[in-house]
Amino acid sequence: MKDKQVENLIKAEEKRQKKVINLIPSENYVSKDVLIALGSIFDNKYAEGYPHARYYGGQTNTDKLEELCKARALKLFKLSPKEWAVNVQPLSGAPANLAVYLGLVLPGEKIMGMTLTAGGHLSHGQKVSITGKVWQQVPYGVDPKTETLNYDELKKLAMEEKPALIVAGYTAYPRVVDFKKFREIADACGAYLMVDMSHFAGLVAGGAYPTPFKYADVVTSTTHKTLRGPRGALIFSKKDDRKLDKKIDKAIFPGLQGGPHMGQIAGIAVALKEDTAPAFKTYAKQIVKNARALAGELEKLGWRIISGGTDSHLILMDTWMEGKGLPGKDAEALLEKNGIICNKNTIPGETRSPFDPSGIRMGTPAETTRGRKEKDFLAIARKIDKILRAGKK
Ligand code: DSN
Repeated sequence: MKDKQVENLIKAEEKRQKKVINLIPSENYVSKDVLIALGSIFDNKYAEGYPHARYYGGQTNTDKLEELCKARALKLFKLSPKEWAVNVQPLSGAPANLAVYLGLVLPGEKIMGMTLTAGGHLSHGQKVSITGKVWQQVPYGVDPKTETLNYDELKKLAMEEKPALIVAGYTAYPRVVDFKKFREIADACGAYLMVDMSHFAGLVAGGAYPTPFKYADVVTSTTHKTLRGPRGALIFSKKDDRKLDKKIDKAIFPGLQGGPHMGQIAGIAVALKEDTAPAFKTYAKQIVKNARALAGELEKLGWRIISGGTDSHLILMDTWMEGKGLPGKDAEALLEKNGIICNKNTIPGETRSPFDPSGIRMGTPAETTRGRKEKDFLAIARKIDKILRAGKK
C-alpha cells in the first residue's frame, strides 16, 4: 500500500488479532475469499434500487450478484423462494431491525422486546435507540430465579399490552428460545413475530440451534457473527397476502438507505456458500460443545454462570457475585492485559451500571474458527479463573 499510516495500522491489527484469545461472541474470522470479495471493485458501483429496477445504468453484474446472494441465503436456511423472500441490502443489524419496524409497525405503536440488561439489543426498542423513540417498547426480561424466559409471563404481558410486533432472539441470552411458544403468544395477541437471529444464525445454518423459520413472520440476522461473513445483514420475510417482503424492501430503500454496498454483498455471497459446506455443520456443533466446556469448567472453578450454563455459542458470567468477586469492567481489563478479549456485560437483575456491570460475556465462534476444541476451552477456563482470582485481591 502507498498509504503507510493505514498499512501499518492494518498490520498492527493483524498482529493483535493473531496474538489474542478472542472470546467476543459476536466476532469471527472471515476467509481470505470473503475479504477479496469485500474489497473488490464491486465497491465502486452505485446500485440504488433492486435487481432489474435500479436508478443507475451499468447493472449487468450487480443484478446477477445480488440475485446470487439472495438465492444462497435462502438455500442456506432451506427456504423455498415461493415461501420466503430475503433482502440482502441492510448495512448492518440495527438498520435491518429498524427497517422491519418501519415497514410493518406504525410510529407510536408497541414493540415488545427484551431489555438490554436481560440480554436484548439496543435495536429491540430501547429508549436510547431510535427504535425506542419512534415506537413504544414493551420491555420484558427473564425469570429472576431461572434467568431464562418465562413464557407464561410473556403471554400475560403480551395480552395486556397488545404489541404490534414481538421480538425474540437476543444478544446476551445463552439458552435456546422456544419459537413455537413465541408464535402462540404472537397469535394470541395479534402481533407479528420477528426473530433476530444475529447471534445464532450460524448455529441454525449448521443444525446446532432450533430454526426460527417454522414460526416467525420475519427473521433478521447480521452476517458477521456466527455466519462468518463480512459486516452486513439479511432480512427474511414470509411471502403471503400481507406482502411483508414488499413493505420491508421499501423500508430499506428508499425508506432508510441509498445505494447498497455491493462489495459487502459480494462478501456475504461468498460466506453464505462457505456456510452450506458440510464442514460448517461440524464447525457449528463444535462452537456449542466448546461453549459448554468453557461454561462447565468455569462453574466448577466457582464462578456463577447465568442460567447455569449454555445451549449456544455464548456464556454470561457473574464476576461480581454480590461483592465476592470483581466488577465486569475490571474483569474485562484484567483479561485483556493477559491476552484474553471479552466484553463486560450486564446480567439479569443488574444492580450496577451498564458502564461497570456485574459480569462478562464470552463466546466461542472466533476461537472455534481457529480450530480450538473442548480441551483448549478447559485450559482457557482455568486461565481465566487464575487471572480473575489474582485480580480479586
Ligand atoms: N454488538 C453486537 C454484539 O456484540 O452482540 C450487537 O450489536
